[in-house]
Amino acid sequence: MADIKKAEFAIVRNIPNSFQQCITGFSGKFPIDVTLAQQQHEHYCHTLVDLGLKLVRIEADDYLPDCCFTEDTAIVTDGLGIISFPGTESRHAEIIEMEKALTTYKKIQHIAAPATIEGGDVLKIGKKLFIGHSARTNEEGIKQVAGLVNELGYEVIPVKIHNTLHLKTVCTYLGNNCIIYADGHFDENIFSEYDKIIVPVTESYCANTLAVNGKVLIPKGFPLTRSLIGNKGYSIIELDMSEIEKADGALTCLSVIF
Ligand code: CIR
Repeated sequence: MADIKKAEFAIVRNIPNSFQQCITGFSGKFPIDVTLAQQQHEHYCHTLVDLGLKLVRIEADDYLPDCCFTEDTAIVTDGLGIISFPGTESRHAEIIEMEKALTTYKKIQHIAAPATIEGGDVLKIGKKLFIGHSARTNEEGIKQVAGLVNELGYEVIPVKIHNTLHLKTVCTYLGNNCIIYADGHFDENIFSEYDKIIVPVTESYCANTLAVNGKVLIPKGFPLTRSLIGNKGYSIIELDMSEIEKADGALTCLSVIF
């Protein structure tokens, strides 16, 4: 696939032993098997390595049950590493280690209160940043990011979302001008210029895919969506995400890729 993301690094953070205390609200699936979650995370990391990525690994912190969801703590564009300001207090301290990890590679900028923003709301497609206006990301957060990236030639498009955690929980980019999404969470006219795959209602978790270095990673167990993606010519890798899903997390949430 021509424009599928070519990336060199992935910042990941191990799953803490306190993972059962993570924030949940959407999945409705319990309890989490922490050992299995850690195995699934390891498999995810190995898959990224197999795809040619160098892992930047941050150790888990048991005081931060959601710390494995590194995506939420930074937004990376070109040479810039924007340290986010999570919309929930229990996740604020996660940004400390992310800044330490990212500072080797990027010029660091910060988002400041009263802004809140989580990377899971930021969908980058070429020079556009679609940013979910969600329970975690407020208007001020979107404005501050726009202030930092506009001068790099990026256009920021706010997307009001509902009944979901983040924009990318329900919408991701596959490459080749094609997005995949679950219906009913935002005004889809915003994405009128793209080809679309709409995931079947029973498989909405599979709207979160990770397209990187020639492959599309999808969660295991969503055969209808797998066919829809495969029929468009994408090369797919399935990963078991059962325990990550219980924590309202998905494939993109587990890394910051650049
Ligand atoms: C949370 O509610 O913050 C975590 N349990 C899940 C975060 C998932 N992150 C993401 O979608 N980018």
